[in-house]
Amino acid sequence: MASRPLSSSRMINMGVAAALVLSAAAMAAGLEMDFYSSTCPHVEQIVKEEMVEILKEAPTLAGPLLRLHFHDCFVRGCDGSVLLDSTPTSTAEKDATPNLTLRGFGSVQRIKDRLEKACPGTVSCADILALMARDAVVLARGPSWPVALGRRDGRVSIANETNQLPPPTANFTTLVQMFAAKGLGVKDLVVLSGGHTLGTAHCNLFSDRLYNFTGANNLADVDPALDATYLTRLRSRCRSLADNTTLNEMDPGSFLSFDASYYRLVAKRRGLFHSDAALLTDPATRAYVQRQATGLFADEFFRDFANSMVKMSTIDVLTGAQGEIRNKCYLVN
Ligand code: HEM
Ligand SMILES: *[C@@H]1O[C@H](CO)[C@@H](O)[C@H](O)[C@H]1NC(C)=O
Ligand SMILES: *[C@@H]1O[C@H](CO)[C@@H](O)[C@H](O)[C@H]1NC(C)=O
Ligand SMILES: *[C@@H]1O[C@H](CO)[C@@H](O)[C@H](O)[C@H]1NC(C)=O
Ligand SMILES: *[C@@H]1O[C@H](CO)[C@@H](O)[C@H](O)[C@H]1NC(C)=O
Ligand SMILES: CC(=O)N[C@H]1CO[C@H](CO)[C@@H](O)[C@@H]1O
Repeated sequence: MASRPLSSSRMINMGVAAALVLSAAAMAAGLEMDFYSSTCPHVEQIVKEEMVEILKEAPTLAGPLLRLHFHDCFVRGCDGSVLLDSTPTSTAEKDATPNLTLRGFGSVQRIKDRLEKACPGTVSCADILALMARDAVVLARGPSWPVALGRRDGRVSIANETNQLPPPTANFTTLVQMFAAKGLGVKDLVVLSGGHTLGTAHCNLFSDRLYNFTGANNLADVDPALDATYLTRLRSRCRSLADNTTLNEMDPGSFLSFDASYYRLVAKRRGLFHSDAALLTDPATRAYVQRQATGLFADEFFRDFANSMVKMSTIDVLTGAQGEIRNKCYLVN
């Protein structure tokens, strides 16, 4: 892994060439911009309208809906497997540890129901998730990107395959390996981590940094990579290691809006997870964090995020005659 700064002019030029690269990636994956143009011409508009309503009713769902797409794509590709319920013979991804904190399933089905009325048996749940994630970011005042369509829904969801999702305790090496396993690079890692500008996290997913970090079991036993003032604040919210109910804004004060302030936090050693802090341990990702922390290059972050989301949205997609178009997103046909 080169330690060349990721924000070099070469990367910026790549941003300019993005539209071409994007359509190439989508086409290589077998997806098309106008996939439903004759079978469900208003699909994007319908999803958008419903998303406006959903976020009006529950603004905090923007983060969870973005995260659902990430969890879908990292396990068996973007095939809607994260949406399936467990069956008597198989425990689904949904019921595995990393997914216990997922939200937004009802909203996905709400949009699916509306699309089933407009164009029965046509639009996959995997495509719906990809569109919802994009619209969630746009409605949170973040960037937009083209979502090529034609994903098919998988018929399989296996709980233990969620071990392909990076845990919040992951160090830089592990993060890079887990992203590489999905065809994503170091730049995608530092850029997509910026998704943590939205949403909340449960205390127990980071409280190991606040208490008993090395097992010494005293109040001074904390993660040295965490800013001391921030640590005190987090401790007053998360009272114990066992607290798995209290929620904490990941980007305090602006957790409903998509912006580059995540990087300002990380640069100040106020990233919430070990995985966020780990971006400071590598020269290339640290340079990106510090550049974005200046607040002067948000447009660049927006372009980068759009590019990386297009890549993530095409991981191992099912197309053509593969998989199926589910009738209900939580059940195989
Ligand atoms: C780099 C590795 C990553 C790790 C280790 C990680 C880990 C986590 C964890 C532990 C949570 C807290 C869940 C909770 O307590 O409810 C979370 C939340 C979240 N993650 Fe990540 N994540 C990663 C990458 C991503 C990516 C690539 C995206 C999307 C582009 C993303 C978007 C989100 C969002 C939006 C939330 C907030 C969800 C909510 O409000 O309920 N994360 N992440
Ligand atoms: C995951 O679960 C499947 C079936 O549910 C099982 O066959 C497989 O051995 C498990 N793998 C691991 C690593 O636990
Ligand atoms: C990163 O974490 C992995 C898995 O926990 C561990 O094996 C490895 O030694 C760690 N690497 C560094 C550099 O700390
Ligand atoms: C702190 O960690 C040590 C070593 O892992 C463990 O024995 C002890 O029970 C922990 N204390 C608390 C309060 O969890
Ligand atoms: C939270 O912790 C309690 C008590 O330790 C446990 O019973 C419960 O299952 C946990 N909930 C989740 C969502 O992990
Ligand atoms: C959101 C969701 O479906 N959560 C489920 C996760 O798994 C537990 C059981 O392990 C279910 O009770 C939750 O409903």
